[in-house]
Amino acid sequence: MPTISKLKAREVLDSRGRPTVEVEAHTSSGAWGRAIVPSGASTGRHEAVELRDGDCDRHLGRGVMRAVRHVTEELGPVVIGIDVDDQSAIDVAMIAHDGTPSKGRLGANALLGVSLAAAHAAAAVHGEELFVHLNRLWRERLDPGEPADPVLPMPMINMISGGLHAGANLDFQDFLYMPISAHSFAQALEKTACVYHTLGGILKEKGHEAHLVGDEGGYGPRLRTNAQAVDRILETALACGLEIGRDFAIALDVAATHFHESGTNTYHLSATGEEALDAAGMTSLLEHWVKQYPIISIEDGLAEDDWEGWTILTNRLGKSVQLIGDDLFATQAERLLIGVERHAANAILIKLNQIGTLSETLDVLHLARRNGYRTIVSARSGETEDTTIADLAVATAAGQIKIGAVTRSERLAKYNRLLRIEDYLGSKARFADREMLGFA
Ligand code: 2PG
Ligand code: MG
Repeated sequence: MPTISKLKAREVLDSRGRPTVEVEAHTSSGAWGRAIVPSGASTGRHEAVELRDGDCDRHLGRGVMRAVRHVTEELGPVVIGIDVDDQSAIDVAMIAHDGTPSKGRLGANALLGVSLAAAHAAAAVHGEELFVHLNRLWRERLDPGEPADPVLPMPMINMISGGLHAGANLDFQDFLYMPISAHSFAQALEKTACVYHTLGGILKEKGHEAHLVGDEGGYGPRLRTNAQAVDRILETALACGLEIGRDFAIALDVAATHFHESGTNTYHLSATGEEALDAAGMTSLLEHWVKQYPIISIEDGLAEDDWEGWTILTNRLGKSVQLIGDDLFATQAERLLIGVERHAANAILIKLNQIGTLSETLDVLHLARRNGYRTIVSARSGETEDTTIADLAVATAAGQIKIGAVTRSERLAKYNRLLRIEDYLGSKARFADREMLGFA
């Protein structure tokens, strides 16, 4: 089997114009693969460390030349000669060489670049699509009889952005649209694109800056309240002739960590003015939202270390609502296991760069499935033309994917990749529809 023969790395720019790491993994057969690492803005405290240079003379300190050098000088000697098909051996060798739990010595951005480039190279060696190769890695983890076929994910699509992703005044980070009546990925996208454009028109009509979009392409209007964002989406869907709850549902990424004060363990929403809420108060607020609106999914409704709060939230809402841990779990098996034990959340967001290697990501996906947690593969707010997450979501039948709005090429590259995969699979294509996902 061909082995890794050479690594190349360079600094490229992401969708926010910030540097990130690109890696090429070459193999002894001549086949090679390339990957680019994404980057978050509302980054959780428990995420693997993204190494930045801190040299203020370049890219305001955000350069990644140290990570780039680590790819060729530190990781190259470690992975060269390893069978390119042996993803675990590649990842284990890099983790051991870094030697820190956070991957902070060499940088998770260096490790992930190599990890993903190697997977692309292995797919190229076999002359197969990446999702086919990833599906093989996935099957290795499954017990006999566990469903293993690729499935196209249901998208949750960003319509309005707030929080740290947009300049306006909304506390909640993402107001997302889920086309739950769709029976294929193409249909899901088609239905949503129409709503996105109509929403732009409606915001404009009401005097909002519909042309201003956040980091993920969602509109960034200056609305008075968080609730208004949902109202505008509902209004738009009705204008498009869609039926609430039947044709579509709403998902939120509250990203509560960024308005949580850890000293007092309280939440500070601009909507509630001076009054701070504790976890029970936040839970009541979210419960009220769920009663009022067709919300089927809430991500990071509470802060990343508020485990007690998460247990309250899950006990109160977990039966009827998908509660996703993003900052809470940071795609880490140890943290997911705490969640299982404490009955915190019932779904996990999966971001490759929160953990830093493909193998560990596949392990967490499998752990989540074994424990009955739904899985949502997610892009970061800083993205590029790299489409690896589309293949990952399909290969592991993750069920759901969160990429951003249906505009901006770093987002569309992934959506279009999913359209392509659905087309390749033809009559074999299966889509994670409402029934498969078990949304009531
Ligand atoms: C999130 C992500 C993607 P970021 O919070 O879920 O929306 O944002 O990449 O900035 O962490
Ligand atoms: Mg999030």
